[in-house]
Amino acid sequence: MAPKKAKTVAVVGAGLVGTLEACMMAKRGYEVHLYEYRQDIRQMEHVPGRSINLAMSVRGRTGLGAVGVEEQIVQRHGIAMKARMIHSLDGTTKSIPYNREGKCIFSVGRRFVNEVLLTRAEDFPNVTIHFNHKLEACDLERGEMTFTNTATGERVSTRADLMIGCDGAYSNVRKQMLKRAHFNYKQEYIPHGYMELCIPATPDGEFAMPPNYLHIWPRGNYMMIALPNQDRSWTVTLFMPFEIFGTLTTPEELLSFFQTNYPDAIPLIGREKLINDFFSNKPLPMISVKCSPYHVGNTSVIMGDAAHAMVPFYGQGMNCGMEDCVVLNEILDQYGDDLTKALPAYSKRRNPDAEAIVDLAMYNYVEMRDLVNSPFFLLRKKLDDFLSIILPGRWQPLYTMVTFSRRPYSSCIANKTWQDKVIMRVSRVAGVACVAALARVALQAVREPAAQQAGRDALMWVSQAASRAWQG
Ligand code: FAD
Ligand code: EGU
Repeated sequence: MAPKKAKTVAVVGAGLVGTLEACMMAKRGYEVHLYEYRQDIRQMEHVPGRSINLAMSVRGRTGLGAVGVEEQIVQRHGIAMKARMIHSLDGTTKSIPYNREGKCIFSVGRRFVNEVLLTRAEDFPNVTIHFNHKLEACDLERGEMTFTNTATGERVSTRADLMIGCDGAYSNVRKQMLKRAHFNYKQEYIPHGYMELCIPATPDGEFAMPPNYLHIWPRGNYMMIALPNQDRSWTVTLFMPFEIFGTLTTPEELLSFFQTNYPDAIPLIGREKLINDFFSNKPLPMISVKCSPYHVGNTSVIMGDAAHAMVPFYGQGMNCGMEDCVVLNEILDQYGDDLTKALPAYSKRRNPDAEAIVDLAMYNYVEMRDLVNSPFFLLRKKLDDFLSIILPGRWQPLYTMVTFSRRPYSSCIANKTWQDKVIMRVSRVAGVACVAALARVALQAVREPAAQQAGRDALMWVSQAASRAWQG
């Protein structure tokens, strides 16, 4: 018996993932209704909310390509970032390329991507977009939903064969899942907040810093990062603990903080503008969410941030959410749109990978906070870079697998674990060889009476170093 094909799909949330998912399901022939809390952003002068631009890499591009808007968004609008540019405290900069084969990531405007996807969705005769519709409640098993029309205040009830929750990190659809047995959920707020500032274009309309880079000001517990915009301005995101944000209450305190930590950024942003923007903004929180499963029966599923919100320290939130759409599409192909089989298969396949990138992003947050100054960590990084040069293709740094391949995230971690083991083993062998060589030198010194003390010191030093290397 051929599986019954669902006819109607309700996508809740017309953000970056919901709009793409609506296009994907329309392409499969479903009757799609897309519901969005906000009004149509294409008609708004100013769109409030977070992160003006984002780093787009291959996973996101694959999703865009599947609905035919990759070239419009990435090639025509995106700004290539070929390398990071690191700003030191003394104002010097150094650039570290992303890839020796010239692969790069792209800075894209959130609003632009969202608008292109909305317009693409509208191109399908089988998509209807309902703006000003806020999901208030839903029955996950029946596919019934109640919305408030925020323009008229009226309540709207509706149902669909399949309900797809793409309603972001504070998802209401997920909230309904939380009430059910066997639904696992874990969330974590980090102590850091973020605030977006702006480096305007120069008076003659140029970029104030070299474009085609992701600029980073790493400062241990604080960090600033800047991505280029189409209009030649930069969006600068300042990351630091809420506690520190709280201590900057006057223009003097703010300027002295910047003078101490980001002196080269003051003239770029401009004193007045820095003070103005900082005090008219509030630092925003960052949340990390893991849950499972992503589906209920054959009627509901959550995707994007609703299923796996992550801290932004890998530039993968949107990329992962768009890859969700690609993965569900593959699974629907595989099961001939039989949702009873496809939805559980999607949860099972996607959960380990989504949790892997949620972990990686959190690990990166901890790493940049605590490890950037650790000599052992830096040595490990150097060795990693060296191996990727002498073993091209066969030894890829973790960020390369995550950013420039579609290797499942969990497999990126597994590969990294294997690499760590190899590095540990190699360094032990190297350690033992060093001990042997130095011991020989020391013994020779012992035979010469004049060098006896130096020989004993050397032996002592070598044995201590060896035991440290062995332990970890
Ligand atoms: P959202 O974009 O949040 O969309 C959810 C939509 O649902 C919204 O339109 C909302 O209005 C709507 N909605 C919510 N509730 C309801 C309701 N009850 N009823 C109806 N509609 C509702 N990712 C990257 O890949 N690269 C980056 O460089 C990057 N940088 C980031 C920097 C920062 C500071 C932050 C915070 C995030 C960053 N991300 C990045 C992550 C990225 O922003 C998210 O992963 C992405 O926006 C998720 O898309 P989404 O569609 O799942 O959710
Ligand atoms: C954070 C906030 C640099 C946009 C991780 C790199 C990010 C982005 C990095 C934000 C970093 C950190 C990587 C990319 C990217 C780096 C990456 C982080 C985009 C390991 C708008 N991160 N981000 N790693 O390699 O793989 O350049 O807000 F500072 S893109 Cl924290 Cl590749």
